[in-house]
Amino acid sequence: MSGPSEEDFPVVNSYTEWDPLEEVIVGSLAGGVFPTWQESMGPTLPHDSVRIFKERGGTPLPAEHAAAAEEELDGFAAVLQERGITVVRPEPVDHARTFGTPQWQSAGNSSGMPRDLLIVVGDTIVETPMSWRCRKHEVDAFRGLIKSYFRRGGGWLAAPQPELKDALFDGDFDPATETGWAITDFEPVFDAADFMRFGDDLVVQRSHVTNEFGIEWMRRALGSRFRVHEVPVNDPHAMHIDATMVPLAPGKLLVNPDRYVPNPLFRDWEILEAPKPALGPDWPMYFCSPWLSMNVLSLDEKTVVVERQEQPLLDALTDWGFTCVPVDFRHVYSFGGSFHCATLDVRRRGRGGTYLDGTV
Ligand code: DAV
Repeated sequence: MSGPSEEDFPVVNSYTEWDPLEEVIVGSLAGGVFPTWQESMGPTLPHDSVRIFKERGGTPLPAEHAAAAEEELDGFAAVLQERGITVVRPEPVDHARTFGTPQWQSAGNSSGMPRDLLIVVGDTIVETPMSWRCRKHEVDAFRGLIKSYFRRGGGWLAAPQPELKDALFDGDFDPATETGWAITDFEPVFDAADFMRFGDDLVVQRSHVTNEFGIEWMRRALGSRFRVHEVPVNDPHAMHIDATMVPLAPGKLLVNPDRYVPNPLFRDWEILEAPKPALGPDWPMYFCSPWLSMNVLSLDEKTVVVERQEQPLLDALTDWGFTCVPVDFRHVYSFGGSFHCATLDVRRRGRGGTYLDGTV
């Protein structure tokens, strides 16, 4: 045996996006439905999805395409397992079931994108307060796993439950004519995927699902060890930072050339602009832009899982010194994410530290 064994790290342990991966949750689209429409979704969605969600919210995802996506998720899980990584999956959930509060009612979404709703910071899994009403109970499919990690010593922190009343939403916000955000600071809300982890530093973007109140909650909840840096990005549709900047190794940042705003935090980092996505405009994308091409998952600081058809990115990363693991995932793209979105790295070998300039 070479290298430290699993026992050397707590059951929940992940400080960065690049330390060697030991255990990961891979999402599942089984039981998934189209989101129940709410106005604050508009600025984040591809144009046609507004109509599709309004008409089909709460009804099952297109069966054949979703089945192909689920096969890709299973195939991805198998690739990780073959490399000795422990893979766990959510419990089956029927997302068509409705729920609500005294103010509103909604059906669910899917269990495909654990990155959006959970974040591991050090030895703790944080449950986030998501602003899409349809995502209010999304964590339920992952609760069995979280309880199991907690019983084995993992940390578990849940943000205050948001009410998601109309006061959270800027009802008049028109993305065509206005800059700003579709949510107010009525209460703390954020999606986990608006954060990116760099050891003892986290980077976060304000977005249409993450407000200042949410960022401040996270900053205080994480305590004095961790520093939370809000960074400007050039993205009027902002929702999730993981198709904008993805660190692949200490000092190596993959960025979206349309969205990345140079930042002194990365003064000493090499920056690679992701090539244009390979996917054509006819492919169905219900939630996201084709920039999911750069939503890659690092297995360690030399190895990256990349979608098999993204040849320009495969070439660019290989030239940059990485070993790429090509995996089919374009059907999953359609439902809101690629390898980073569809996973939650519960345990990586690493102990944190300072990687960003100007933070010590
Ligand atoms: O549409 O480029 C993708 C992020 C998904 N979690 C986009 C953002």
